[in-house]
Amino acid sequence: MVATAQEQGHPVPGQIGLQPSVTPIMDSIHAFHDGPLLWTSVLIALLVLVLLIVVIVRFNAKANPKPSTTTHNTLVEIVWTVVPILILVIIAIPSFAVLTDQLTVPDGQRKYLGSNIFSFGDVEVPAAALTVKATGQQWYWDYEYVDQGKSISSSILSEEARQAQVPVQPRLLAVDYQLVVPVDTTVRMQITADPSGVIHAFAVPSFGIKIDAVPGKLNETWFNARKTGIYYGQCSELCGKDHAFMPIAVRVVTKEEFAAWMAAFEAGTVDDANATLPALS
Ligand SMILES: [Cu+2]
Repeated sequence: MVATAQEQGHPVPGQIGLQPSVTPIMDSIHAFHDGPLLWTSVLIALLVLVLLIVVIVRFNAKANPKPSTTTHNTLVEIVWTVVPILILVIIAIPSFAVLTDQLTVPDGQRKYLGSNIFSFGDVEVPAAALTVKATGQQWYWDYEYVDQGKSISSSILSEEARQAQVPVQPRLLAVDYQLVVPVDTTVRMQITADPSGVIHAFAVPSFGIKIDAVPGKLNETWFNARKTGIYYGQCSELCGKDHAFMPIAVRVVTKEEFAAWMAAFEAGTVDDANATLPALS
């Protein structure tokens, strides 16, 4: 049950750690977090703990009745300034590399980091084959398939509607119309917000993407999902009264299903298109 929920790309009760990855970018984030980042913070926490224990045991009033009057120690002060700087610089290198990956839409040539984060790139990603423009509205998302000239508005399902229509889909994340994309395909995401509106942010944890949706500005990121399913995210910029109620739901389907879906959409409506997909529940 829990495994199924996790595979569907949303948080589950009692979850520890990041959501499972289905893209090369999220692989990098997993590798970065579970590797250098987690171990660095665990070691620093342990070091501080040991130092505290030493101070408590050796320098309490009973064990050390006559305290030292030392006020400066040049060597120690240089070490405790330089070592944290070195640690931050070492952490910054893979961090900036992953950021660059997130913001560089594949051209079919460039290599990406993937889970082998210190390899300086060996993951091949095909050039973008689909462009979707997401526009943050107050308070829902509009998705436009730019090359096909087709648009969807995606709003949260009310709790009554969710229980009646798609009870297995998660509360506060289920939407009326999902963004439908093909599996194993690089999708260029263009992100903006209603010109007369506010700043939102488009984030889908399983894809490892999060980018601001700014009125009048077109931001760009990408994903290439390797597994079919429904992946949820939320607006991640405090945008106003319904900030918590404008979820993002991306349905990744097979390439054949997507072709049939898009053909039906181009010939008719999004309802016609969704009718070609297997039922959700
Ligand atoms: Cu928002």
